[in-house]
Amino acid sequence: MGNSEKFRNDLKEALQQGLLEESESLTRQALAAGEDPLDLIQTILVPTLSDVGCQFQEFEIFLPELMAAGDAAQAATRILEEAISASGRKTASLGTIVLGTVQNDIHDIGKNIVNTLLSSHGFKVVDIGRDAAPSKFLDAAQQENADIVAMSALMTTTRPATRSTLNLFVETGSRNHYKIIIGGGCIDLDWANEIGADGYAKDAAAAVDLCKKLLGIPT
Ligand code: B12
Repeated sequence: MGNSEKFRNDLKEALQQGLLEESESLTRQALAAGEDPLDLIQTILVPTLSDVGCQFQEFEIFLPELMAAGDAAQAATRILEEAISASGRKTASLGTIVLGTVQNDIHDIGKNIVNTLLSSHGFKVVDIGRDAAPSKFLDAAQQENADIVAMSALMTTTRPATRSTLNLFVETGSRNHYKIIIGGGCIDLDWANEIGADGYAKDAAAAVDLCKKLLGIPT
């Protein structure tokens, strides 16, 4: 087994077990061995967290283990985000995006990855955090004169908040001033179409392409 392959397997294992310091150290070692940060996110971090989520759902692990895996993943993500930002292009802003996780939802690992990738591709991202009320999205969009409003939702219980947030834009006559996009584990294209969003993307790389497409920027 090559060094790189070993780091990948060990990192998967460390994340799964929620070993924070080991996850950080293995992430650094994998980067030093030449691994691509985005590839590590897509091929190690996301699938490992999906496995952890399934185990949680099946009662094979419980909340403390879920939290430990979440913390380890967040720590690894921070290092990977730094690596992505360091290699990012610094150009004039392609447009302003207000990004947040919807009300009552505190999952933000995916949102933060989306932020990093959009920022490193030249967008100005205004991150309003997690558990963001509909009015917070609207206020930020108006204040920042945003081009795009992007919502993340991870749970079936918080998915309806994408609709109520979008509806607030409709009710206040602001809907047509912004492109509104959604994403996150519990979102799919059907839901995006149902609520009348302008787009959906399945991961952070696809989110960059989507935002460029919506603003007429060549990809
Ligand atoms: C880590 C985790 C946690 C951590 C979160 C830490 C953090 N800071 O985010 C902690 C431990 C805190 C947590 C808490 C809870 N969790 Co949780 N959690 C997860 C887990 C395992 C991984 C989520 C994750 O980070 N994935 C990795 C990231 C990279 O993927 P992602 O978020 O999907 O993002 C990618 C794409 O979706 C996309 N994307 C994301 N956002 C956006 C936005 C836009 C605009 C676009 C275009 C794209 C896009 O790009 C990202 C990068 O590629 C999931 C399992 C799963 N399958 O999702 C459960 C899961 C989401 N959690 C779940 C539950 C139930 C909970 C709790 C209610 C548990 C409890 N009993 O307390 C609480 C919720 C508290 C709350 N009010 O929000 C359930 C939800 C079930 C449901 N109803 O749908 C899941 C699905 C687990 C399960 N199978 O049961 N959780």
